[in-house]
Amino acid sequence: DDLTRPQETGDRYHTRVSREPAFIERVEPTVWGDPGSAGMFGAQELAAHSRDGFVQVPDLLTGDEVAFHQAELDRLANDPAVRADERCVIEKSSDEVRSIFEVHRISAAVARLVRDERVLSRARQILGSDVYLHQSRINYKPGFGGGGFYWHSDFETWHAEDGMPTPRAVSCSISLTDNHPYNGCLMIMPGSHRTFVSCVGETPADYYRTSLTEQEIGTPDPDSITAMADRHGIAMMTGRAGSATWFDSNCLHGSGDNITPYSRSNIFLVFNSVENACVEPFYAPKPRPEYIGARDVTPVR
Ligand code: 6CS
Ligand code: FE
Repeated sequence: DDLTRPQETGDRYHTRVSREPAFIERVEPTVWGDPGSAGMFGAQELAAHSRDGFVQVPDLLTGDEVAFHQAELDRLANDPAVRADERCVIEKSSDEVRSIFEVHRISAAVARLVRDERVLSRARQILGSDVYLHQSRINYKPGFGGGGFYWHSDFETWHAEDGMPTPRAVSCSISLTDNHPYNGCLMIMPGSHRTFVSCVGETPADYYRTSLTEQEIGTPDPDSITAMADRHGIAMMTGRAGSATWFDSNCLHGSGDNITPYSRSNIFLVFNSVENACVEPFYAPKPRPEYIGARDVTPVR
C-alpha cells in the first residue's frame, strides 16, 4: 500500500499519501552559503532571506534592459512556432499565453540573464554551492483576465513530482512590468518556508497537463492555509519593473487573477544546488518532462 512509503523510505517530507494534512518542520537551512560569502547579496539581505524566506532586489535590471526583455517576451508570445511548442502553456479560459517553460533554451537573451553575475552570484550565495537550473519560465498574466496561481509550496511539487530531495532550491522572479497590489502580484507568507505543509490527495498520471493552468493536488487544504496565514501574515511583492524577488522553494505563496488593464509579466528562474540533484519522484508515478523539471545537473557558469 502506497500509504506506507514514507516510513519505508525514511522521507521526512511525505505528502499526497495520507488522509490527513500535517505540518512538518524543516530541518535544512535556507541560506547555505556563509553570511560573508562573495556575491551581490549583502549579509543583511541573506539574513532577511533566511528569516522571511524571500528577499527583494529593487532595480536588478536597468530600464533599458527591461524594455529589451519586454520586447523579447512579446516576440516569443506572438511567434507561432513558440505557441505550437509543448513548452508553451495557454490559459484555460482564453487563447492567451500563460507560461513558456525552458525559456532559457528558447531565448538567447534569457540564457544570458541566467549567467549574469547579478543573478548567478546571488543564487550561489543562497545555495552555498554550484547551481543548475531546475526550471525556467516566463509567466505572462495579461490584463483583463490573466489567471492566478492558487496557494502552494513549489518544493511540495518538486519533491513529489520531480524527485527533489530537500528544499535547497531558490526561485528568482524578475518582473518586467510594475507590480501593484492590484494586478496579480506574488503573495508570500513570510516565515512559511520553515514548515512543510503535507497535502492530501494522490498525484494523477500526467498531472502536469492540468496543474500548470490550475493546480489542485499539491495545494494545502483550507484549514492549513488559514493556520499558516494567521501565524505568518501575507506579504505582497510589489515594486517597479526590473525588480527581482528571490524566494525559497518552500515558501507558501500564490497570486490572484489580473482583471486590471495592466499586464504583469516576469521571467522566472529556479536554481537548485548541484548537491540536491533530483532522484525518482517521491510521490508521483513518473518524473515530469525535462522542460518542466530538469534532470541534467550541469552547473551554470
Ligand atoms: O509546477 C511547477 O513546477 C510550479 N507550478 C505550479 C503551478 N505549482 C508548483 C510550482 O510552482
Ligand atoms: Fe510557485
